[in-house]
Amino acid sequence: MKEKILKLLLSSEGYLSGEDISSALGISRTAVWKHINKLRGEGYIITSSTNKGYLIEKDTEVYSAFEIKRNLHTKLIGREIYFYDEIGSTNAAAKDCRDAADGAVFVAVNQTGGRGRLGRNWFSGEDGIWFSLLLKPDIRPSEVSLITLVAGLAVSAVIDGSGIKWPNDIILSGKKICGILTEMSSEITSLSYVVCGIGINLNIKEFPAELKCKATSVYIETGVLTSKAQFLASVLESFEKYYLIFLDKGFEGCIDEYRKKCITLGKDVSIVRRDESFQAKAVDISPAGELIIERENGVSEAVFSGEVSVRGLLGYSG
Ligand code: BT5
Repeated sequence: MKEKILKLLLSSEGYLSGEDISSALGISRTAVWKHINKLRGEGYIITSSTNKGYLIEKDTEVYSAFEIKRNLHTKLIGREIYFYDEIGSTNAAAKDCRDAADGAVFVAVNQTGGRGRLGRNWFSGEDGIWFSLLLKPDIRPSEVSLITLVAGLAVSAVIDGSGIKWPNDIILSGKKICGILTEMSSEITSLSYVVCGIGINLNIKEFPAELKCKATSVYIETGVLTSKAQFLASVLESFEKYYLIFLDKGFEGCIDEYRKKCITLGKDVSIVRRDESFQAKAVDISPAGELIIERENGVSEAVFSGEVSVRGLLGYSG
């Protein structure tokens, strides 16, 4: 009901009377007034005038499922949006709701237990974009890691000047601005679902001391605060664009753009394995999403993400 009132207010050119709203929706004027107050509590600025009724300020910045949907033009991604003011981790929320629709999005204003890979912590205060996609693609479990690359490409496409540090970091000005954590549930050969969690440092003004040298945000780089709902909608649209190409043509459909965005290519990398460590040059990305490196003796091979650290290019290595 609250969203219906919001829609009416947003589509009205001028004031809308309480009476018009109550008769359009078949509720009492007191109920209208209660919902208006709830909307005010969410941050909408709604003026009321005894004779004329209610008038909403249309460009108020509110972060909610409704505002994300209002800005979203997708077919699959975001058909269902689950919005939390505070939650441990959106990846965990998506796994708990694995029966939700393919393409469902789980968004949190604040994560109290945001996670990176290998159980690392992910700093997720109020001013970032923290969300997870629940995906049910008809692909093999071995292809799931490609979704991380597709997501990286999609995010990088909406952050001007950013590049992808293979496989899952988006880098701006030598610092990490976004991280991606993809998890799945599968049998040996069949996949039941994928959760692709994406954290983007959008309006963060300051990082904790231990992250200052390696993390940045859109706000820190540009001095501009961005609407979270509009930004997330554009990330979801970008994700859908590349994801549909991936489902249709495989990663090969995205690989040229990925190569262009990948700042790891052409750089010296350190490979650290249990039995050896050596320097090599990152020369390509394979259609299977692997990083291809070339050793000093000219021999090339594919490496796994955990083995590689990029030196020189970034303000930090890792
Ligand atoms: C990642 O892990 O980069 C994956 C991060 C995924 C976060 C999203 S938010 C929505 C969803 N819900 C979750 O709980 N997670 C996902 P990794 O490559 O392991 O990088 C983690 C490392 O990045 C940490 O050890 C820190 O050094 C650094 N780090 C932590 N928070 C950061 C931040 N906000 N920005 C940049 N770097 C950060």
